[in-house]
Amino acid sequence: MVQKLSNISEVQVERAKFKPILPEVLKGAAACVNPVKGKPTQSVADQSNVKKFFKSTYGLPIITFKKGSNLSVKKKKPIKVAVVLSGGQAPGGHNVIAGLFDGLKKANKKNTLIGYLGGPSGILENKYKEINEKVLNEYRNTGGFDYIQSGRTKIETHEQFCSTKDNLAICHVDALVVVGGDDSNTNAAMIAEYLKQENIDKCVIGIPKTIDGDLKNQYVEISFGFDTATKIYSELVGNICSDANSSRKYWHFVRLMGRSASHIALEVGFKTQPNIVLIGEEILAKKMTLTKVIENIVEVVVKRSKIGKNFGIILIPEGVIEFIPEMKELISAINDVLAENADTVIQLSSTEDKRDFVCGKLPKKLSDLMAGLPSGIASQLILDRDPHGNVAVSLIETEKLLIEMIRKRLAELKKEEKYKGKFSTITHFFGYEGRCGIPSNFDANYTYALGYNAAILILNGFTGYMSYVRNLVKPPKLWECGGIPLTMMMNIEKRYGKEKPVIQKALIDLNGKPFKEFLKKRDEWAINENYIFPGPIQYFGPANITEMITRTLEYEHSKRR
Ligand code: FBP
Repeated sequence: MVQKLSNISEVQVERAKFKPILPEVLKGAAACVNPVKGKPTQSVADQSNVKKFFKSTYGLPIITFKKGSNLSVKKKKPIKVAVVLSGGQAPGGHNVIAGLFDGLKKANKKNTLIGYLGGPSGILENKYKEINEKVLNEYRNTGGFDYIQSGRTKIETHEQFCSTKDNLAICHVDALVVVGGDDSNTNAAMIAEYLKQENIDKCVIGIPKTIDGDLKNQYVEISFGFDTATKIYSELVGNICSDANSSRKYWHFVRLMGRSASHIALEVGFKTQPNIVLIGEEILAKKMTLTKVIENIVEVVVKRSKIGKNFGIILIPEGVIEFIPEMKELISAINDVLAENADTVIQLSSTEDKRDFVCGKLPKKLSDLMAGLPSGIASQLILDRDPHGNVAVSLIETEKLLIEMIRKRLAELKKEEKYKGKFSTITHFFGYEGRCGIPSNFDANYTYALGYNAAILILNGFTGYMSYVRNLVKPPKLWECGGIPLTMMMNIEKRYGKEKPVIQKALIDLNGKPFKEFLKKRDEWAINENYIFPGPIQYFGPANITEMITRTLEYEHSKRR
C-alpha cells in the first residue's frame, strides 16, 4: 500500500501503483534472453573519418534480443553499475533507473547500482549515491530527474577521460549507463572507446533521451520524453486555441522547445491544428529568407483579417532561427568569433560589450544584419554556448523578432490600403513546462524497458551500444529490444571551430509521411478554426486515450506498413 506523504499529490500516489509492462522478450532473468549479432555496421556518414576516432569500437554489429537460454550470463559474478542523467530533463528518467535496477536485481540480487549526481560532472568529481530500493520506489513513474539530478558537462579532454577511468575504478564500477541526447551519447561513445583502447573491461551503454525527438533512426524510433512533453504542450496550445476562438482578439505566438528540430512543433500542430506551424527544416530546404518567412505569415494574417478574423495561433519551433539562411550564416560566424576569441570574450562583463566585440569581428554584411535586429535578440544570439557548442535557442525570443517584423509589414500594407485589421499579439514560450511532467503510460513503459534492456546488454558484456526498444506502435508486450552501436549514428560536424564526430541529429524528413500529412492540412488550418483541444494527459481510463502514441510515430509507421 502506497502511503500518501504530505508533499505527494493524489495523482502521484495512484501513479506509484502503475506497473510498467515489460516486452515479452525481456521477461524473466537475463539468462532467458539470447543476444543475436547482426552484420558489422557503418556510421551514417563520413565513414572513414568517424572510424579514425573510434579505432576499437567502430563497426560493431547490431544486437537483437531473442528468447532463449543464455548460460554465460548465469555464471557472472555480482556487478556494480553506475547511471548518469545527462542534459535536459525528459519525462521518464526515473523509470530508466527503475528498469535498470530491476533488470540487474532480477539477474542477481547482489548486483548494485549507483547514480552519479548532477550529470557527467558527478563522474569527474566522484559524487554519487547508492540507488536503494526503498527510495527508488518513491520515484517510480514520476517526472523530473531530481533523484540524482542532471547536468551538461562534457567529458572530452584527456584529463577528463583519465579521471573518468580512475573514478570508475575507485568505485569498482563495471558498467556506466549514460542517459542523454545526441551530444551525451556521443560522449558515451567516446568514453567506451577510451576505456577499450586502455584495455579496461567496462561497459558503456547509452539511453536515448530528449524531448526534442531528434535522436532517432530505424532502431531508436523515438527518444523518451517526446511523447509526454508533446502531450503537455498540446494541452496548453489547445487551451490557447480555445481562448483565441472565444475572445477572437489576439494573435498568439507560441514558441516551443525542441532545439534545432521542429518535431515538437509538428506533433503539437497535429494534435491542435493551429493556424500556422513554422517548420525550420522546410525554411532551410527552401532557403526562405526572414523576409519571406514574414511574408508568408502576413499573407495568412491579412487573409483572416479580410473575413473578420483578427486572431489566430502560430507555432514557432525555438530552433527556427538557426534555419533561416541569413541567421544561420550569422550564428555560424558568431560561433567562430566566440571560439577564436574565447579568452577575450570571457573577460567582457556585460552582454552589450560582448555583443559589440563580436559585431566588430563580423564581416560587414553580417554585422549590418546584427545591427538591424532588435537589440534583445542580438544580445541573445551571443549568449554562452553550452559545453557541446550549441546556441541557447531556448533563450532567444524569436517570436518577438517575428512580431516586430510582421507589425512593420502590416503598417506598410495599411498605408497602401491593403490591410485594415487589428494585430494584437500575446507571446508564449512552452519549454520547461513539458520536460518534467509525470510520464505518460507510453513513456513510463518505454523508459522502464530501455533501462531493463540496458541491464541485459551490460550483463552480456556489450559496450559502445545504445539500448533500443522498437516496434513502438504495437502494445509493449510485443516491443523488440537490443543494442545499436553508437558509432553507427555518427557523422562529422564542426564544433567550436573543429571537426568532431557526433551523433547525427534526426531533423524532420521533408519526404517523410508526417511532413507530407501536414502539407495536406495546413492551408485548411490557416483560414478555418479547425482547432483541436486534446486536454491533459490521461493516466487512468479508456485505453484508447491512456495508451495513445504520438501522431508522428503513427505516420512514420504507416509508411512502413
Ligand atoms: P537535451 O537535448 O539535452 O535533451 O535538451 C533539450 C532541451 O530541452 C532543448 O529543447 C532546449 O533547447 C534545451 O534543452 C534547453 O537547455 P537548458 O536546460 O540547458 O536550458
